[in-house]
Amino acid sequence: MHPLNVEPLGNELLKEDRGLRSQQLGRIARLSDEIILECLFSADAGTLAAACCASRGLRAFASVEELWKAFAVGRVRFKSSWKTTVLGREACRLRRTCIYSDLLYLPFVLPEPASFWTTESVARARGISDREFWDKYDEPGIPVVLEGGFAVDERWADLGETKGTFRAGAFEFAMADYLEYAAANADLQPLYLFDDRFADIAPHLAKYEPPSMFRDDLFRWCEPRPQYRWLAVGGPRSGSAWHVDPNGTSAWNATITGRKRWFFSREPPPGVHPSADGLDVVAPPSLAEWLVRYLAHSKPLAATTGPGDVVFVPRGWWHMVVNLDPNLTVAVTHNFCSESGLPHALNLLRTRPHLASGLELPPGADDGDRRRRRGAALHDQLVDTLRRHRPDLLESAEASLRRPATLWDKLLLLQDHDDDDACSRSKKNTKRTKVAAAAAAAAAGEPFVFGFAL
Ligand SMILES: O=C(O)CCC(=O)C(=O)O
Repeated sequence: MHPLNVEPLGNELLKEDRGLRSQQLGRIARLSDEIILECLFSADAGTLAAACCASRGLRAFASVEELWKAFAVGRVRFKSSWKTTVLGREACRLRRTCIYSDLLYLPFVLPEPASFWTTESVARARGISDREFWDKYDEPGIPVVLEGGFAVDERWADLGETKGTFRAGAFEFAMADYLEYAAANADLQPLYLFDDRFADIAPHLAKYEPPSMFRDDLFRWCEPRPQYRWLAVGGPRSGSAWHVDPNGTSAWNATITGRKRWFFSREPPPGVHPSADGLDVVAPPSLAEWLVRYLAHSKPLAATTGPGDVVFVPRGWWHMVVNLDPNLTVAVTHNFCSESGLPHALNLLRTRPHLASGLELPPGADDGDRRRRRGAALHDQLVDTLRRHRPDLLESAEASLRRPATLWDKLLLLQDHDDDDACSRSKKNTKRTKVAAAAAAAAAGEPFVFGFAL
């Protein structure tokens, strides 16, 4: 049962009393649920608290957790809900009544992501040599789960005792407070503790050896080096929305405790719309909503990982990750540029420098210009440092960027997803357009980079 006794709109048809909505909401009953909620998003906390006490109907709207979360931004100690965190107590006590609203009810009934699609379609490998990994997965850019690839030791069992504060969205949490929040919240999209500063805050957590096949990061000589490692701690339903990793890098991600559900796609999946400049992505506001609405219309590769498993996320692949464990999922992840990934990273920084990230922006008034200068500076640093440390790799990456497209590259683009719906037809058309562009580029002797969204 919904905590505020909200029921789906259709249930109202079964009731005798059809005047309930105007009894509960008075004159605003004629506004749509969306408009009422939108208006409440511009209210301050005092007005919201008053709205909670104005009527039983309005209380259901004014209690939406997202409204209150916005007032708690900063350093917090979460108390059972965002509303009580902000107010410190219940706004007031009103008798419970039934209210009919799909808008308020839907988030409550979204299934747990764990119930989605148990297919395992990502390759898995155990105990493979570094050479085999590079040849089979890194070089062609194919995702893989390396089972037992990360040594998990006892230090992770005492995570709650870790000192210092960590970033989760727009919030700073003490680790113990975050763990309390992760276990107690009812957020549709829970905050995810995802912090690149963890090695400074809690150096003992950074005392691990990256799996040997990932030790070569060609960005490591850059000064400053772009952000490259993160601690990821999340309760159920938290996770990472669809994205492509920054600066043309690949990533490895080790699950330490709990379980993660991974989805991979070469193209932006349905329901995920990157802007033309690649800086923004429009997508459903929660991972659960994407799963409910779009999973059935797409065929991402998928995998579930548990303690000790390491996922390889190849450069350019879209991916989304949902933490499944009912208690807590903990992971560390590093982004890196390997020898095979170097042409991709160089090409991205040359052709779309505004997409570079993980470094402070240089000063200036025009944000677009600041982003471009940051990308160009990172590109120049990468080239300079490679010239000094690995001129051989720089030369072969440049040669590969000069080579025209091969027939194999074109065939990869035409790879049929064996799907007949309109969405996939339009994808095939996009692919055909790309192939035509590739053919034209090859004929003109120009380089053309294939298959990657960014
Ligand atoms: O562990 C996760 O949530 C995935 C992180 C991720 O996809 C990334 O860092 O790019």
